[in-house]
Amino acid sequence: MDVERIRQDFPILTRPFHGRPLVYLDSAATSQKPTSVIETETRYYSEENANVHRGVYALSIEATEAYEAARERAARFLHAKDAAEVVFVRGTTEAINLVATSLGRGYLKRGDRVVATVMEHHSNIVPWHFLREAPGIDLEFLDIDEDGRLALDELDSLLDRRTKVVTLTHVSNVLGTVNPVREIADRAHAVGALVVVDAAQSAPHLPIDVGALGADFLAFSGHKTLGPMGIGVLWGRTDLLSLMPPCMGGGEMIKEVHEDRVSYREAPAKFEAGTPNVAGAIGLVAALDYLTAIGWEDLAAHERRLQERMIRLASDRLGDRLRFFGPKDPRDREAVFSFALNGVHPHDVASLLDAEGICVRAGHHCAQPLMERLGVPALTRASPYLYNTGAEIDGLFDALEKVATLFAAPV
Ligand code: 7TS
Repeated sequence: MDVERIRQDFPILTRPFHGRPLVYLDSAATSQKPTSVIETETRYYSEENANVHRGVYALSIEATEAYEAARERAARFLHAKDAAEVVFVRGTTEAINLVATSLGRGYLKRGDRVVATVMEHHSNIVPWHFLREAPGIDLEFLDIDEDGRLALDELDSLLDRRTKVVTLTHVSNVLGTVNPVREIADRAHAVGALVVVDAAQSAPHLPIDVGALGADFLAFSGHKTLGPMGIGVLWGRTDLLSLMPPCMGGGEMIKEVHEDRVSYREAPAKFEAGTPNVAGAIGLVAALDYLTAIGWEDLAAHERRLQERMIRLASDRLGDRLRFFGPKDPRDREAVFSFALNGVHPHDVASLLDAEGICVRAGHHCAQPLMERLGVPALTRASPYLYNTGAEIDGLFDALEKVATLFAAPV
């Protein structure tokens, strides 16, 4: 993998910040976009823009065909059997809200159990909290061990006939842990529970095969996988999608509307009310093409080198002044490096790094239950991706050493 050549595809990386080249280490929040994605969206608006599924004129038919081709591309990316299993949404948040809301309209009843994990992003917690409030499901959480892995030995105590849904992230946005989705899915299915997989942090880094994972639903966001903002995918099993009621009503999703009754189209149309993000879907195709052309193995090898460098430099340069969270073995994690620097608030770390042109994120990372479990108010997180270099990681640790020294100085 030629990182210098890849960097040339990302125009934002040439923009200086505070007089230095941008060092972007916040790809878990959103990835940067290659020129092909930017140009695809621009070309759509300059040459192909029309509303879909409505017009009989050539331009609208072209836009509709491109939108439906994007659905097929997304299905192929997920190794799904059928494009009809792909619902376009704004992102992972909307996808999980759609599943929870729809299951909450009849399928899930008071006293049913939904099991999440303590490492979930809020977007895979809050929609289930809504169902805890009404109709009154029990929301329970699988714990983690001291290494930031799911406590699988505690799973059985949460699985019985009452358990209707097990929902979990494939990769943690804080710990980087890669969860054994297949094993958990098999155990959940054995008690008849549905399995929802949040692939927001795995789709950018790992090949996804919904069948092999044993998922019943899976969600990811385009903007973290080199694509545009405002487009994402909910994949669902056809038999489930066809039984589930829609959550949003409007144009495009109906078969017939009368004053006294309404009927809906088949999935995925019934879940896509209103004008969809056609440009986003087409931009997503360019992103998935770019990402898969890199090659998953080369990408993984590159990211592993960056991770090993972070882990080694953390220990060599900062020793016990820095504590990082999640599995210590880089083979068990993705390139998400969350840490605490002794005596320095994560927001101060991020601000001081910003002054050096380095973008990292500080805060609770939309994972407050996890922060509580780890006993920290917040963490700083560096999340590199395909366009980051070893030299940038060195620069990060030069800057972190400066920050640590600055705060250690007597006042
Ligand atoms: N699930 C996980 C695991 C995530 O990391 C995120 C976003 C989401 C869901 C929500 O995705 P969205 O595209 O719908 O917003 N994670 C982060 C993050 O870690 N920092 O900023 C956003």
